[in-house]
Amino acid sequence: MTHDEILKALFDETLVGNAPEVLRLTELGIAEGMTPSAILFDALIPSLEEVGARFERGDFFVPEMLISGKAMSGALNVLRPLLALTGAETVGTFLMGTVKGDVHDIGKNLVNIMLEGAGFNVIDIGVQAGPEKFIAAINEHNPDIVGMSAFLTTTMPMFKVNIHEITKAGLRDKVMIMVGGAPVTQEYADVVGADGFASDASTAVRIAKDLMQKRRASANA
Ligand code: B1M
Repeated sequence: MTHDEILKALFDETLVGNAPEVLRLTELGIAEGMTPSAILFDALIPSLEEVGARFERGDFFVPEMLISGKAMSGALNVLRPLLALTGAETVGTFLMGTVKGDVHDIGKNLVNIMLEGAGFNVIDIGVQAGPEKFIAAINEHNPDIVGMSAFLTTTMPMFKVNIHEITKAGLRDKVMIMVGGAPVTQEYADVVGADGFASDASTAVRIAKDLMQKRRASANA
């Protein structure tokens, strides 16, 4: 198969949620010398975008979204070590979770992989993370940055709740807070009082590094 044929097949098989085939094609692509980024950005992510578009049109339902998501997650397991293979020294500790009420985790996991690749020590507290979970994890791991993902317009308000509770617990000055997820915007991040926002995984890494620089600068001031 040519690289283009592999990408096309990966797109199609992710769309129909054929996890074993997506896994096989991902491994084949890597063996054939394709980059993990090409597999991710030219096939897997566009396919999930198409899943979302079909869901919006009423052509796909939750089970279809679920199996496509599972197929993508299987491929991410193969890509994870390759994307994280930089050997960079630890840049800082990043605590990450999807907010309460929200079970989407593929985007969060992808951001985590890219952060690990950039040298961050990532602590993932999973999905459905409420304020208590964030606060307990901040106390336990003493992170530099706390990242929150929300993928539904209905769960985005949890950013504000979490930040409020983190502030009440006396921890707001100890951490930088970053938010993201498909419906989130810079304006929304500003409104909830986050220090940073990114719309995708690569930008998330850049913003996280910027926040670390600001943190170091204010510690030295
Ligand atoms: Co859901 N879902 N889903 N879903 N789902 C969306 C998000 C939706 C946009 C589909 C649509 O209508 N087009 C829609 C949300 C609409 C809205 O509120 N605006 C939606 C809906 C409505 C729902 C349910 C309510 C459906 C229902 O039950 N009726 C339900 C909610 C469940 C819940 O959470 N309580 C639901 C359920 C599910 C599944 C469980 C079936 C499954 C999730 C599987 C999983 O994650 N393990 C699922 C899926 C797969 C999707 C779509 C199709 C794909 C999501 C995805 O993984 N995208 C999605 C449609 C879409 O996104 N086009 C959809 C790929 C991923 C790489 O991108 O998630 O955007 P993304 O992550 C990006 C950025 O957002 C950013 O970087 C990531 C990588 O580039 N980013 C950050 C993420 N976190 C960040 C944090 C940062 C910075 C950047 O800093 C801290």
